[in-house]
Amino acid sequence: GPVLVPILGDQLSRNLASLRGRTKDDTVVLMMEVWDEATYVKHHKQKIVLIFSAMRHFTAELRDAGWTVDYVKLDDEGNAGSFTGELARAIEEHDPRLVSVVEAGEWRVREDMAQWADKFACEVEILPDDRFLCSQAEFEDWAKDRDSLRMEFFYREMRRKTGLLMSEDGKPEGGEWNYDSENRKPPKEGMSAPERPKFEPDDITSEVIELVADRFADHFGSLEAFHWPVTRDEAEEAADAFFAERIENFGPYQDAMVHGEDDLYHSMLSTSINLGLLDPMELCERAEKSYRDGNAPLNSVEGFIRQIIGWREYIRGFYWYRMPHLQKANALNAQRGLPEFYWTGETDMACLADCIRSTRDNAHAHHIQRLMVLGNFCLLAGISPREVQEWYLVVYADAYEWVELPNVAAMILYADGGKLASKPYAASGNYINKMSDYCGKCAYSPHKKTGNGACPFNPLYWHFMHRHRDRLESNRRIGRIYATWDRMDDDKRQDYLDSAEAFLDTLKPADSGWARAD
Ligand code: FAD
Ligand code: DLZ
Ligand code: SF4
Repeated sequence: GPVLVPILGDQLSRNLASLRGRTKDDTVVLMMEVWDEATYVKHHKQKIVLIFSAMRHFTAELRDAGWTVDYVKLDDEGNAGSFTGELARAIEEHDPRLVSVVEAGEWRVREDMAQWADKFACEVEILPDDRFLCSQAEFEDWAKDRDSLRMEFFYREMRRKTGLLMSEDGKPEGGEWNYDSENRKPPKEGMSAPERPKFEPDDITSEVIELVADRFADHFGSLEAFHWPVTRDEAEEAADAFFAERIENFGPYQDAMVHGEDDLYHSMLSTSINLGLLDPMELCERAEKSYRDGNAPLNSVEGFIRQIIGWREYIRGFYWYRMPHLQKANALNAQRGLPEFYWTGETDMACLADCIRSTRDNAHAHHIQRLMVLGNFCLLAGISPREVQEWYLVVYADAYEWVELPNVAAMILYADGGKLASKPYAASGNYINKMSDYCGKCAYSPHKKTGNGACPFNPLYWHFMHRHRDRLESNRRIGRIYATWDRMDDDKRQDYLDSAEAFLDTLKPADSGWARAD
């Protein structure tokens, strides 16, 4: 029989390890839309459309290029509903001599894959996913003798390894590894970025939109404005526009937030990178070229490259290094249910309302919105990691557990106890006020500290610091804040704690049916 090559929904790369070196007349590619994957959490409708449409387009491309593809649609008769069930059917049908597959991005699926060799009477090879720069073994080597892991040091290794932005003598371009001091600018009044290309649904996408509207009607999210790139060509066009129009301001305004501005100067490329439509190294090389050609400043280009060969690789390495424990980590013992407004958007806190609106409309929010608004709130309010994890996995079109979980558990919730981040990213309303125009549109005031009309982030901040004093006081990076707390008079401190308690009492927990079927 032939070689059977299953390709998962986030493996849509033409140079995938399992396709490389194969001959077309001796290979059957298998792609499967399966109920299990679409519902292990109740993904945002746009996320399912994106993945199914991209899978169908990828199949069309492969077939055009002469490959044989066995494509199973969600509604096809006999669809077994799971990867393992569909693989069994395909093995029955094609009688392959070998199943060759690239390892799954998620623990859950990799566990299933590990059973395949025993389950099926045919040889199964599981290949490393070499679309990542840093292998699991390499990350482990780097991490194993360190108490705490810091992205910055990992990143420097990746710079040396790739040679990106390095000068001849092995020094970082411009003399510094990191130019964030030139970034982190608050938004300018009325700031608005050039509009990114929007891709209107073609026939394939329209058909999938109908399917999803029909079969996943009770999933979170709007389908009205589906504009994600679903092919490599579209993704390239999106990248072209970023390098032509937005990278220049990417660095300075990376942390800026403007009400109703859902793209700003961000690349908006994470969905395409994670699906495999764009190669992360190629993007970094293009970024470097735009600096070398004088089209973009070093602080923007270095920032972009750091997000990809630094953060993205580090997060993925960390995931495999800490799984499966990371899923259950809850160092701060946070137990509160996720507030219902994370799903409905109904809150009078203007910052949260805008971030949730963008999340619902676009299946996207900027990094800083995910971190310092949505994430910061969950941290301060003590929301249970499991519920926060599920929410992030559901709502973002770029969300797969390998990237979502470390960002949520370790980066925003400090649930790993500080292995990944050197301190909790806790902030009061002051930070959001500085970096956005949200507060001017809000029912609350960031300048009011306690009581009626005070920004809830203010008392929540002190409530958080107070309740975790034992753990945080000795932290070099935030321990000093307790001197401020101790200098306040008793009444003031009590006001903070009472205001926070009163606010927390108003939170209505969400129904679990939003995240998963009962
Ligand atoms: P840009 O701002 O243009 O950044 C460029 C690229 O850098 C991104 O496309 C992405 O590939 C990479 N990148 C930047 N930051 C990170 C990071 N922290 N981790 C991994 N890659 C990064 N990103 C996901 O792809 N999937 C997720 O499920 C996801 N969940 C997140 C959850 C939380 C709580 C936080 C704080 C961040 C999360 N991120 C996630 C990272 C980041 O928010 C998104 O990658 C980014 O917003 C995507 O938009 P963009 O392509 O315009 O990014
Ligand atoms: C996220 C997702 C969804 C919603 N549906 C499918 C699907 O039907 N078929 C498929 O191959 N992949 C899907 N995916 C992406 C997978 O969940 C992803 O490839 C694995 O989780 C990675 O381990
Ligand atoms: Fe958000 Fe507070 Fe500003 Fe309102 S006042 S937008 S709740 S930070």
